Amino acid sequence: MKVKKFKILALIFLPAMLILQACHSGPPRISIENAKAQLSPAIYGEAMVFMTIKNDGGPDVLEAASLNVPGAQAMFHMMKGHNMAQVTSVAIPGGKSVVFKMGSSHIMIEDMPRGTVAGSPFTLALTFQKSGVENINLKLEKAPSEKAPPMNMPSMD
Ligand SMILES: [Cu+2]
Repeated sequence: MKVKKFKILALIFLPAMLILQACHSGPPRISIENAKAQLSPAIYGEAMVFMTIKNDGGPDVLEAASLNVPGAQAMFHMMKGHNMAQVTSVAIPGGKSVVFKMGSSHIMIEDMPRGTVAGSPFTLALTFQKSGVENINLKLEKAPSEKAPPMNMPSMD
């Protein structure tokens, strides 16, 4: 009698547990949405990249960003509470989205060569710990004309 009861419970709960685990553990399932690159309104040779990194699988870590523009480098500027901080990696939790957006966390591009103008195409390569490299083809957009809200970038000293 007791054994039978346990079996019935197991039949009900095991599939439910498997479904839950399938969502937030195991291999990550990363997809990139709404990616765009915008030239800095203030500083020559700088741009910010915004996107949503969607993860329908288990956790991953964004470990590096690079681009195919000579001399240019990409880094992560993340909001920590009310402050912007430069970080070396970004956790991508399982079953969640990480949003890089205007006025908040973003991917910062610096040291683009002279002559880099709106319309210039480039490829941003994001390296994930588990998912490997995702290449995103982007085109630089003009800096927003309206006054953007002030953003305090981390100091570089
Ligand atoms: Cu920045």
